[in-house]
Amino acid sequence: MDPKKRSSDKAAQEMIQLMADKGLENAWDRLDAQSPQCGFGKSGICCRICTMGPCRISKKAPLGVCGADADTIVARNFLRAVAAGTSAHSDHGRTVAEVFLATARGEAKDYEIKDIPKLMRLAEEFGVKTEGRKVNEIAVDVGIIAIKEFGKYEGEQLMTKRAPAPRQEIWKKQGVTPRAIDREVTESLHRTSMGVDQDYKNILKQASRCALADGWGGSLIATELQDILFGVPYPGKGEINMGVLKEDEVNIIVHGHEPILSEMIAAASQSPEILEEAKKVGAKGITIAGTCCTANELLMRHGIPIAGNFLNQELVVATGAVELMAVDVQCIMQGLTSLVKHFHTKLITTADKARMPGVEHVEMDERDALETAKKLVKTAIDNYKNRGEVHIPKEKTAAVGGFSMESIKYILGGKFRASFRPLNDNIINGRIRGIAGVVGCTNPKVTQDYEHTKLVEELIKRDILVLTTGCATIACGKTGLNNPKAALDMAGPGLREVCETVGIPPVLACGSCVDNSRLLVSCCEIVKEGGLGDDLADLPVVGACLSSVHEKASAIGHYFVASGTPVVFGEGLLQIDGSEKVKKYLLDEIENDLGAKWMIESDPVKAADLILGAIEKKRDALGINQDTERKLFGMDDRRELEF
Ligand code: NFS
Ligand code: SF4
Repeated sequence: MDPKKRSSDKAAQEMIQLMADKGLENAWDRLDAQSPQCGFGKSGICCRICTMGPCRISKKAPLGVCGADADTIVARNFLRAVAAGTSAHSDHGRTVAEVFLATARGEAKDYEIKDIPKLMRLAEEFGVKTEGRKVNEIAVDVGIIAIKEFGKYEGEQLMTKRAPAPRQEIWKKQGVTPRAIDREVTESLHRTSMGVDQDYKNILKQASRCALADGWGGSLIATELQDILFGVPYPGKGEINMGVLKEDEVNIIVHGHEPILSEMIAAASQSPEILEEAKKVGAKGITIAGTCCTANELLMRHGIPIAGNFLNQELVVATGAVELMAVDVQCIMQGLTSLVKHFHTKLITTADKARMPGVEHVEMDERDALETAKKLVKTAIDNYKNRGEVHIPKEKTAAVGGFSMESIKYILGGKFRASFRPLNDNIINGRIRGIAGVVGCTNPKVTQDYEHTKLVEELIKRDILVLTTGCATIACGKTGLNNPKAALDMAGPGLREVCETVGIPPVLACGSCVDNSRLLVSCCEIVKEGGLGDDLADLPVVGACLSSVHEKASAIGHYFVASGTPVVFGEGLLQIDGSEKVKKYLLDEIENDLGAKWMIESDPVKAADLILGAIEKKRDALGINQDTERKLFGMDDRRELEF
């Protein structure tokens, strides 16, 4: 066991060693116990969809009992992953929409409609009348339309209309414009059940439609309505890593995804009566820190510190300094249930969708949210006295978060002329070569954080502006990449000049995984601004995810590809190696249909070169790579023209 191989984060290394010394188990140990992992599963050629199976494809047995071949099985597994990822983001979006509607109706008294200008923009987009109407009336209509997007019986996803017209045309021609979100997920499950869709290309086409229902539907609804409820994020400072926990304060970790819970816990912890109670038990105050995407949501809007990403969730508990870990949904390791038994940490589930055996459950009810949150915080305070030995690593790094499409536009253009123009201009003049969206999780199979941070360093060195989300954001934050001062020294000269002029870091923290939708809408704005083509596929923009764990990553990657943005993933993450045909389609032929394709590369330096190559190809096609030196238009030139 070498902690340095497990993580590149010093705080994590320290805790990994400490856990090993104490004989405590974490995800890395369980991965060791699981190794070697099944080769059939890894390459996507095992099927247990029906009870004639399970079937595994090999030379000796090239067909499942039903006759399904490797292509069908690999494609089905891929579609199932995309559908599961879509369902996760979208169900999150639905919860937000329900709380939004309850708020508008006055049934969720602790929440409020915070961002009225954004509400008005969305109302207009949804065709809701705004003139002479009360904010809440408008919000009710918007909320109902948003909820209908999940299950409407006819029509297509409304926000696909945000995409440039040529993109919408491509979707229409390919038959992949997404309908109701639930319908795409349901149909994906139906098609992949035994004996239904057996044409791998047709299955992959449904993967595109389903993924688009995520990016332009479920995820985008989550982001838009969260912004209206909790405020559009604007840049602010925060701190990242386990050093944000405090020895003399009550520490609460909020873990999971939906800000519905964490926003209230943050609010509750600031109430004077609660702080008073904390003082009574001898604590100096209350520290709230996030892990995983909830952490991103809180950093984006409030500058609340982040204790770490996915692989940090067990390590923070091992500090012995966490009084309460409140979890909602997604990316919550079941390993926590046994780990907390060694500490005083109280683990509490808050969403009925995500219960854990033997773990206390406090249902988060939007009608009484602040009270529920206060109850949770009080539980933490009461638990402070039970603390045993505490070991908090010192590491924490200053980071700037809060880059939404709106805030980027504002920073670039100013309050009165918020605009992407300066960005487009600097891409056209070549100071910035292009943009990369770096996303994804931390997987114990590779050194924690290393892939993400190394890739990002290599990209900014190559004058590529980087936008990050999810656990990749947290990885970058830990190493100072979101810190304007530290990161600018690593950036190439062109990118550095632009960032210094505008006053942004070369790596922009854009939020959680559902906030990848922010990258889609930012790309739409860039196209609209002009000079960089007519379609998303024309833009010198690439997505990258060298390390992922969740099915959500497959959905995200595929909605980028289906939206015209090429995407690089690390090896083995898609689990498609078992079918040459599926590989050929996703890594090549899909470009003919949708204007972008998947690429596979695990090495961060090579991936950076691959991304730069793809960006330069787009630049060439746009004609912005020619020598743009200005010269006077002389008589000779004119003659040449006439000829
Ligand atoms: Ni994204 Fe967030 Fe992290 Fe991966 Fe999980 S927290 S939604 S899935 S592990 S980035
Ligand atoms: Fe086997 Fe076909 Fe059933 Fe899959 S669907 S388990 S390949 S028989």
